[in-house]
Amino acid sequence: MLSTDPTDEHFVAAVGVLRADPDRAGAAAPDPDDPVRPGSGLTVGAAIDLFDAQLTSRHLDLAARWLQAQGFGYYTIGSAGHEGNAAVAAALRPTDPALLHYRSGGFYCARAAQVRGQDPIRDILLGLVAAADEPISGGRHKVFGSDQLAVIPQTSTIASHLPRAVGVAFAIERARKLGVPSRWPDDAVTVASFGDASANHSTALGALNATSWTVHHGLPLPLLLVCEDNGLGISVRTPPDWIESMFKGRHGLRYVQADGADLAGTYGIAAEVVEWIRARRRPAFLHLRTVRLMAHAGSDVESGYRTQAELASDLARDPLLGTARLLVETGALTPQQVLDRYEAVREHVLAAARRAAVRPRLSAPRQIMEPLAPSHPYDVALAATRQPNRERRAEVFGDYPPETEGPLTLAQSINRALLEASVRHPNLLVFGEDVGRKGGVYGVTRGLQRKLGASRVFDTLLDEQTILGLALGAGVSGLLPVPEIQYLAYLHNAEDQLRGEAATLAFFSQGQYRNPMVVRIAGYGYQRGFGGHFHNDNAVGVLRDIPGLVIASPSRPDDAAAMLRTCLAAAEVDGRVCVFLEPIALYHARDLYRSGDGGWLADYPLTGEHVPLGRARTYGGGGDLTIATFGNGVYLSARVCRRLEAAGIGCRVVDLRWLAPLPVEDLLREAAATGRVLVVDETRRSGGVSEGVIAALVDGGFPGQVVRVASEDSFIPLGDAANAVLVSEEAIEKAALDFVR
Ligand SMILES: Cc1ncc(C[n+]2csc(CCOP(=O)(O)OP(=O)(O)O)c2C)c(N)n1
Ligand SMILES: [Mg+2]
Repeated sequence: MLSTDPTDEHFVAAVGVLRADPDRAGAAAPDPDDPVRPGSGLTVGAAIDLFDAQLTSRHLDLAARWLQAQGFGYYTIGSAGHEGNAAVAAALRPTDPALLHYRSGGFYCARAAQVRGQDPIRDILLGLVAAADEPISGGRHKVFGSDQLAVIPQTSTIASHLPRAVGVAFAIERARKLGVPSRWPDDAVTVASFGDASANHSTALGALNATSWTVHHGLPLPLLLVCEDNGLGISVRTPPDWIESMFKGRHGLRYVQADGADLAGTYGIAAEVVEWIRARRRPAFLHLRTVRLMAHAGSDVESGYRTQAELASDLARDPLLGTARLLVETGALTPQQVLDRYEAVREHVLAAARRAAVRPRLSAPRQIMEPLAPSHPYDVALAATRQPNRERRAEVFGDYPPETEGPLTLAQSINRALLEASVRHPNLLVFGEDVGRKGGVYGVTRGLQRKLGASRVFDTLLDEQTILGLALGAGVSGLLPVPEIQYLAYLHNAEDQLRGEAATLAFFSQGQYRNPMVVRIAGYGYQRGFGGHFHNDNAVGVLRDIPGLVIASPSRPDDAAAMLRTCLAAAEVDGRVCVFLEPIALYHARDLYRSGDGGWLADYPLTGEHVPLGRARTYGGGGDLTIATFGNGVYLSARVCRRLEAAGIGCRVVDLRWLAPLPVEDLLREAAATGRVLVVDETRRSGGVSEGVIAALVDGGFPGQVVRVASEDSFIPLGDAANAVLVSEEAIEKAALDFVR
């Protein structure tokens, strides 16, 4: 049980030789309210409390190693050397939203001490052993997170939380401006910590750029970025002057630096900069110099890439030793009292670790997946069909409420639905590239900014990571974001913000934090006269395999409006993350069978209508063939169906409408009606939607026959060549005829 960690041994030995300031010989111990150092804002009492937080964090790191050695623990990345960050917590309020680096254990313990009834030792230990009763993730992830402490849990993907941090800071101010409720106090400051190597990540740099951009536009952004610089990213060195060279003097960002081994100094700098941010609502960058003790993780043999001299120099800069020295020098504690405290915390943490080790773990899939996709269809239906405020609706629509406009195109219908949603959801924000003044590349958001104002409908900078980060921060803060990704192809460079951040948050926090959003994405192929791959991207594989994600794929104008209502309601009620995939080629389509027939227009659905999640729509009732399709496939299949009918083949077209969750019940029913299913899939053969549809038929025990036509496993070329790789009407018709004859 006795630790042999060099960091542990060094601390004990070094404290043993500390001496009180000789000038203080015979003086009484200082008063707890005295400054810990002449002129310091930190009192002796507060310094001792922070020292306890630092000791607790250190012993949790030692306990993590012990738990792993005993076969109970699963995580050994610790905070040793970074415990100076406890002073940053002390400079903030426990209601200030925090997105923490995995080495911010000192911060976490110090914040927990600010709130009554917290037991950070138990909570962190339960995380280390992946116990099912760990309060934030329920054993799904080892992370610093807490509802009561306003600590939003993070993924392990370094820097991926920084776009969200910008979003949270933005949302505090935007909610206040709009007068809608937010999860945070009006004067809150957002804090986000991260490592020095992480500062190089494009995600971090994107967030920093968005920070400067926001300030440049005169917008408030109460954000404290804390770079915990230990000079290493696992084994790769960060030059000592790198962070300062890169971030000092950055446009719109105040830079301050502190020595993480000096608790009083760090507190003084942090307290001043936090008050500056709180008062001015402007961002700042705190460069906190730290050391890394106890290696990157338990498994990391750092002697392989660091010299003994370096390791010794880091040990000498142990922040615990720095605080011990401060307290001994002031006469607040004797060296023996420091050691007694250190050992008392060790005993306490180890006793708690023994208890945590035997707590039950997660086991059943159902239990594990419980927070993944919350679903309350009744409440969603109520929220989706809630009568919008009449006066406000009349205000935004003027003399022409959409139900009286006559048949609308898909683009018009989505436009009206967004306007209506702004009334139903006063916390709704619409943003993206070009959505504001221009009204979208395809005019879908035209007029919205004029009617709703630039606080609710606005252009962002050209960075999809930032767009999704804004949505993440807004959603978790209590707003209802509707970000737009201009083309499906451009989701991909920001996809982790959706996959790694948005979709996992409820899972890793058991729904205590959620980031409701409806991400509108213009996509799919078949654009005439415009295109190439990047404007006709038809690949949805990256979306389909994200657990819990809702994927709406409206094809018809009336469905689009009704489905948008459902998505927004599912976001509001269940915190769902929804992707709303809009087929560009159908935005302005009017006709179906022949020029002028208006067959692709539809009346706007009445306010009481919505489309339940995972429910399909069937056109026609022929008994020979069921075509299961979605998006442009509905349009193509409807046209083919008409020709088949003329040839005496009874046909029905099922518009799946939802790619996740798939409308399995409706699909099986319509499949059973004919015994033959032709899946028409405009996405790729591999990783495309038809794989899921066919699997659903097999899983559902469909006894009939199934064939499919899908687009080729190709990128989409420019010009008419696109049609050679996309599913065509001819291919659908041929497959249907071969199938039924
Ligand atoms: C995007 C991403 N790439 C790689 C990793 C693996 N990884 C985990 S920690 C780490 C080093 C991070 O160094 P730094 O940001 O300086 O933080 P430190 O551990 O030194 O505190 C790496 C490469 C990761 N978690 N995320
Ligand atoms: Mg580092």
